[in-house]
Amino acid sequence: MKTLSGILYFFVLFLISKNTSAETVQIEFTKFDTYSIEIAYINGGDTIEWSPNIGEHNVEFLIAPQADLLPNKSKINEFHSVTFDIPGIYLYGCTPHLNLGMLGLVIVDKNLENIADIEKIDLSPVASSVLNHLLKEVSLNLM
Ligand SMILES: [Cu+2]
Repeated sequence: MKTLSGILYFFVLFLISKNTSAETVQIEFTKFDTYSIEIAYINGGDTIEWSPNIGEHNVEFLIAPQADLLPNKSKINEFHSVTFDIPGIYLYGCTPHLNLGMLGLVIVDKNLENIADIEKIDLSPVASSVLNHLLKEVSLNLM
């Protein structure tokens, strides 16, 4: 009986630690002026880190689930870290290369409630084409 409660105790501890352990995802800039992960599927509370490793890039958020809660924009070639607590889709791009299609999506808790905001954003033809491609991939994965 004592052993069983001991096992249960550790099992509960394991469940708690599993639920509260937020993860950190690293995204790099590539030599093709893209982000190494274009669609990041994460859980609420997780953090994404962008590290300057190549080229002249940054991270600028264009759309968040709540318009007044856009994450901060980073400076060119600067380490940037954002923790995502609110579920939904976030769209970001590189300020100097957005028109060339350097953009990425962050999807928190598989929540697509604000996808309409992302679909109707006005971008350059190349950026729109990249975004449409990514959104198709998201709908294949999640819908
Ligand atoms: Cu760039």
